[in-house]
Amino acid sequence: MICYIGLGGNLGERQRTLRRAIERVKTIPAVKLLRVSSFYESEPWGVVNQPNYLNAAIKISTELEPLALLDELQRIESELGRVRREHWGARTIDLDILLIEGRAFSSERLTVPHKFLFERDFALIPLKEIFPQLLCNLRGDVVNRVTGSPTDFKLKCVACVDKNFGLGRGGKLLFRIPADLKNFRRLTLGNTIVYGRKTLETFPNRRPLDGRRNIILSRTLENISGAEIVAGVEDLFDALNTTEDNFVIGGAEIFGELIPYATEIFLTVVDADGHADAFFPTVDDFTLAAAQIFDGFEFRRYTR
Ligand code: A4P
Ligand code: MG
Repeated sequence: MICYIGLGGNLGERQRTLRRAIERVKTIPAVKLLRVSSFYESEPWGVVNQPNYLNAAIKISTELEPLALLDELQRIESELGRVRREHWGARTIDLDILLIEGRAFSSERLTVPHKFLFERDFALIPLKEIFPQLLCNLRGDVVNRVTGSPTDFKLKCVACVDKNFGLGRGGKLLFRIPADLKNFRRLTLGNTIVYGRKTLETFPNRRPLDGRRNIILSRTLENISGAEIVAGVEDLFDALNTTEDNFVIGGAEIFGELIPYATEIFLTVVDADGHADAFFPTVDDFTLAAAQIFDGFEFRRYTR
């Protein structure tokens, strides 16, 4: 089941709270985060005399029943300090189910699509960013995209995979193709690369790569000269800047964490079966923008 969730808040550190809420949604069992919209600011709708809101939308796939999903979302709201006082009142975080693909129903606890979805530009504008096929009329409210939302960090995934999207086996890469290595160098040199501990192990002498800013996403590593270490996705966004290209280079776990935020994917697909035990995540939510075919492999570029 594909589902779109709207996020909003107007108290506390709004941007940080939205990012944290998105990361928490990722931890719900049987939920996969597919895509994240930019963050948008608007004046309060419905009730005046409260601070401006920050809103966003995310796309997930889930096996959960809608009510079970609502339970999980409400649990995250309370964990992030949501206190229910007045209807439409100020809040640190609100997580609403906006749409579920192919479903429409109304029960005591849950109405899908959300009752007011089509009356609220603050919900529709982020939703349309990640669901462009949605047909709707906007009312013309002022809803401004803010800077510093996750989509501003140009996160691009780069990988070399076999024909089954296999990445590696036994902690090692499957292929060493000179044209691919050259392409990797050309893309990443002078930019930032983001990777995990296991990928560091695959580098020559297990050292960070030169000529690039190295950021390692790891909860356990401490000091590595030539690299910065961040413990999680939220810290990563604090460390990145929006003026550079940031290449996510592996491994499977790190791709899984960051692909919902990625804007572009560069894949070298080798026409062979490497009997992999680690795989690149699904690219279903991207479109193939370009392909260059060579003898035995191809370069592909996917965009949103
Ligand atoms: N509920 C029914 N359908 C749904 C659904 N599709 N998704 C029930 C989520 N919940 C749904 O919501 C009350 C009850 O709605 C839930 O217990 C659930 O069973 P709530 O979050 O507890 O509190 P609420 O504030 O009374 O209502 P609601 O509808 O979440 O608030 P709204 O409508 O989201 O309004 N202005 C701007 N610019 N941006 C905003 O984000 N948000 C609000 C809050 C007001 N003005 C705003 C914004
Ligand atoms: Mg709500």
